[in-house]
Amino acid sequence: NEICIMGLGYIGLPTAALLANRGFSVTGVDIQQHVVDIINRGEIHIVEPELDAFVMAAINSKNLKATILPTYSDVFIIAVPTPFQGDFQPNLEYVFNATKAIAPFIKPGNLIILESTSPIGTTEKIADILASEGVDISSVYVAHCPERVLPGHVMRELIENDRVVGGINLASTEKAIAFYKSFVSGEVLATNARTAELCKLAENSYRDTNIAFANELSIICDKANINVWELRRLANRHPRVNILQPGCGVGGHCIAVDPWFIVADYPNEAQLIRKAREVNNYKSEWVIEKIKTTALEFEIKHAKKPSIALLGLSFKPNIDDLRESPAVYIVQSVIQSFAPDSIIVEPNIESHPTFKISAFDHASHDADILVVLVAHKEFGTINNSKKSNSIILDFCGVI
Ligand code: SAJ
Repeated sequence: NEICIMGLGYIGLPTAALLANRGFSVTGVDIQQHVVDIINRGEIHIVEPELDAFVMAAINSKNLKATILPTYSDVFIIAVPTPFQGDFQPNLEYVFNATKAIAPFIKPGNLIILESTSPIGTTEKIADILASEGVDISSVYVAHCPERVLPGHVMRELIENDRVVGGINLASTEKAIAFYKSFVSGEVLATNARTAELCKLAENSYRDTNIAFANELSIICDKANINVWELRRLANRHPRVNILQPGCGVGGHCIAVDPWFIVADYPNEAQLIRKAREVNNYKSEWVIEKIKTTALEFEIKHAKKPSIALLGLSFKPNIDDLRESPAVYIVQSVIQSFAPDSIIVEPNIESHPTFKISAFDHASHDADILVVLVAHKEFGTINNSKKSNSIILDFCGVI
């Protein structure tokens, strides 16, 4: 079987490498020449555990080849980004461009799969675009199978996760299910394209809404002088309660984005989903205010400005991915508005284009105020290494 994968990013490249290692002949297509060159050398341009070994093996086996242009294949997988732009509207330009790019290479019997997270109706639009590009839609299969892998565990979750597959018609669903069953060990569940689209958006909105609940609770607890972590531990002993972890906001390129795809199309109906996004964004502002107030109180009490250490930059614990990270936003804001000399620590990276990265030891010995923004495992020992009179602002429950 020949597979052509459009987009060699966080989903396309792991999928391409996995399928090539399973014996499929894979053409990976990316619009960026430097990405194509890196991959053809057997190297990777993104950070994901185990991916490097999979790509190296795929290239060495000659089952994977990266190029700028698509080619004839049995299966086409579209795995390009669907970012959102101003006005909270999803940008489907990459998906539609990829669709137009594969159109000339589609033959009867081919299967075209959209994996990119997309608003309701996008898979049907792809079929319309293919038809307008001259493809006989009645002779091909078109389906949506949203990716659901957790960054940091992609290689395992690509195989083990259950998958939801929705075609534009029954034959498309069945064809796509047979394809996924050939390499997925989880269950492959059938539905229609529109349900599969909303299913993915609902999954990430569900998580966002639950995190918003935890974040709102943490703000209430702070005002009521109650330890939110103790409260959460106790409430979660109820058999039907599972409160997620409050933090300094929600980051990454999925959970903070996908709910807007629902809100954009259903602005009057998606009240809670929108509010959850707002609560999670507000949490970062609240954290900044808290750091500012604590610094001011210190200054009044000691008649000198405190030394502040900001601990963590990544968008979640124990990874080096800084994309759409609330910690980065908070650090930027603190540095620009009131504490330019803050010590910045991120154990998972060596350097940063704008921030000077310091060692955790240095920060914990020297700072008057220690602000924990990300629950990295290294910060768990903070109580042992800090100065005796320093203040800890733990926004993610590392202590
Ligand atoms: N977070 C909290 N509290 C929590 C859990 C998470 O504040 O209790 C924060 C994290 O710190 C981070 C953000 O939420 O800033 C998102 O992290 P995450 O680990 O929840 O999710 P992602 O963005 O890494 O991956 C999600 C996953 N979706 C779900 O769990 C429903 C993944 O399965 C999806 O494939 C991925 O989005 C995607 O690509 O859509």
